Amino acid sequence: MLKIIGASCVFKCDQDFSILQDGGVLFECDPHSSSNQILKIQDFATLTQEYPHLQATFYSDCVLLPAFSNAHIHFEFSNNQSHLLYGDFPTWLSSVIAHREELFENLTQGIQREINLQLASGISSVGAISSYGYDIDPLAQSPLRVTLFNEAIGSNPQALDFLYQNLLERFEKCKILKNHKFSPALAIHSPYSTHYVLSKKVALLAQSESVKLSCHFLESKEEKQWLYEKNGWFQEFFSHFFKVANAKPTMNAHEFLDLLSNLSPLFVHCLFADDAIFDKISQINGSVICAPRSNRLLNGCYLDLDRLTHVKLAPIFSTDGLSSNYSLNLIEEIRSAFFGYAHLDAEKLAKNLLLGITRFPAIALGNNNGELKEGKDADLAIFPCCGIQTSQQKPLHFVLYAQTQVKDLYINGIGEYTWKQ
Ligand code: MCF
Ligand code: FE
Repeated sequence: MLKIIGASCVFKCDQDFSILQDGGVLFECDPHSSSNQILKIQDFATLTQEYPHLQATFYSDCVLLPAFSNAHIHFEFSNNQSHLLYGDFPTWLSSVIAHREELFENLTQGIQREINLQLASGISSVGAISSYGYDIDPLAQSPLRVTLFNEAIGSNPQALDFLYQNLLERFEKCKILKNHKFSPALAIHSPYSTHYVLSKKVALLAQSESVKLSCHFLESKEEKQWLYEKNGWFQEFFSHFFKVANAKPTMNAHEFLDLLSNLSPLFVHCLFADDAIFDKISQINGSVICAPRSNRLLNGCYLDLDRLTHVKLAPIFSTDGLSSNYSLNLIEEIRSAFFGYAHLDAEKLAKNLLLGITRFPAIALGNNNGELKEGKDADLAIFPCCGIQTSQQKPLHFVLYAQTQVKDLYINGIGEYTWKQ
């Protein structure tokens, strides 16, 4: 079963950001196939002439591009609206500890609402950090392509066996649910919160099971001080909340990277990473994920993207969770980022923001999507964008004017969301 769709403007999201005017995509759409792929990308008129018997839809005043990937999101924090406090990292983390019970009451509705919002925002793929496992079933049952990062966290030496067993249980559950759209994976929360021994076990597990690994890394200046100078706010944090007198970190930043060196890991935030750290991340084939609005709310700054470019790391943009954002819509996220990075060249930035939610996260998550190319999975999104035909700066105008709700979304060649007026 084959289908053709076309639009006034097609963003292939290849390395050179090629754009086709009045382009079309021929793709497989067999409802029983686990791998419906893109077969051809061409001028829409030529494609429909070549395959006159096929169903073909053309979207005028619209952009057709690869469906988006939100590589870092916490569905389990979907109930947060005003529980958590923003402004600086210590204030936020203390508020998480204070409100953790209430945040997870009656969670099902909130998780479902945010799954629907991902689809409505043109997102086909998510990298979901699962702290407790509450999101496993709803995500496995959803149409989304999911990388489910089961998170390990905890630094109390007495609790490590229990914490690892609990992680294994969640991971085993995910392995049973594994299919072409649901990939079990692992997360180490961060080097300040996860004991070296536990982190090492998780890294070994990720290697032996050949799964992806994600972690929060060097997000705050307090974390940097803790990992490099072994003192500061985190010392008080462990003494106040966990009654550990004179606590010390169980590893430094480089020891943490050494643990992960053969896993091509995903590092989230890295706001306080220095050039030596970025160099090492690049050397171990890691990727860096930014969450600009989360960074603004929790740490009052944005990652300097030029520092990534210097070590040939491609920036990836994600929303993080409602724990540190007011909306999990990715177009809104990159629109905010566009205005945050006021010093960068506008047209180049717009292209990078779009590649940062398509091509680059697909590579980091190990998915076969994120680019319109023969042989890629047919994960496609169509967004209304008035005036795009005549625009001389199409990527920039898309970032500014695209509707934030998708018109149609295809995941694995199947229509999963249609915007009804
Ligand atoms: O990315 C943001 C900020 N940085 C760290 N962690 C989280 C974020 N949003 C949710 N979290 C989760 C994290 O996965 O909150 C807990 C962990 O389970 C924080 S540590 C008490
Ligand atoms: Fe996060």
